[in-house]
Amino acid sequence: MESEKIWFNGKLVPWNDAKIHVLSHVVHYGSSVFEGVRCYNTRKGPAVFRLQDHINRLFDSAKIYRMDIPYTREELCAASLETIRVNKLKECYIRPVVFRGYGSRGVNPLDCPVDSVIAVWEWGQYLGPEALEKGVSVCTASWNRVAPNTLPFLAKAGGKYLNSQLVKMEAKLNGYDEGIVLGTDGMVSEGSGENIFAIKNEVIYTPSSHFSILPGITRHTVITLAEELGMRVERRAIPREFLYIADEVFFTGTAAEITPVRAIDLIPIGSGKCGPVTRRLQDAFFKVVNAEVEDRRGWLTVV
Ligand code: PPE
Repeated sequence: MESEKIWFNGKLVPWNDAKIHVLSHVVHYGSSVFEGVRCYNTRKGPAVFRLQDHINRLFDSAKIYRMDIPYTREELCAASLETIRVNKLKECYIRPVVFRGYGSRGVNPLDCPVDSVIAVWEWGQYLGPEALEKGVSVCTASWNRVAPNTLPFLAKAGGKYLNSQLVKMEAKLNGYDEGIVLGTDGMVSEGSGENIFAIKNEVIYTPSSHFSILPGITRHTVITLAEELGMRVERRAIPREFLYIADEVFFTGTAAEITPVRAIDLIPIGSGKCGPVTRRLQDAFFKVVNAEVEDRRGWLTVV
């Protein structure tokens, strides 16, 4: 999982030398914003999926936290590609992270430098080796997502993942692969690191963007592909029990891709296997990311 070099403030440094001071602001206060992007070994060579969209979201996250990234979007896109190239990777996960570094002490971040890093590594199936094929068993977390106007949910920020960590630990320690989080209103929000979809009577449902979700780029991709296949997609409030009686449920995310959910709180979903609509969407998704169909939307950047 380690690669050779990490891009650190404009320089490529050996993996083990990409270090920061223990009194960096981010260590104490979670002040980072980050992205997760995937590069696929396509028929046209290694290509990054929706790189510009991810870098745009990184800048949005930084803006919310008043962080000035000292690079342009184009520079960070180019740096991502360069980091893949120097590490000679064909298929990998890309992790750009921007954080408040070593400067002053105390909560006030404004006097700390803003550091930028891009790391890449090979990363297989996020929720286990057979997750995409067989699906995962998940629980509803006892923790809720953060309430509106507490921690911004539109920012993909490090500190927000303390909430995700509570959800993930609870799930894993109880023998589940992942946890589903409800918002403080009791409605379904998302997984600890994935968006969620449910299918009932051929209609696809997903929580709309005001249910404390990160508006995922994979979520957007899946909605686009589903509509293109003539399926109806509804973004709305989803009560927890709707998932139990759905025909199919799946997660989406850069890391998780399209992962079927086979059981929730030990209740089998549909047939308890990957359902036909999920399989169809997986097929459409992997054709797009692997450049097996024409890239009409310019979603792939060849490395
Ligand atoms: N919700 C959350 C909370 C989330 O972390 C992710 C991505 C998504 C939704 C889906 O977003 P998108 O990747 O744009 O489709 N989670 C990233 C981090 C995973 C990790 O363990 O770190 C990811 O999938 O890269």
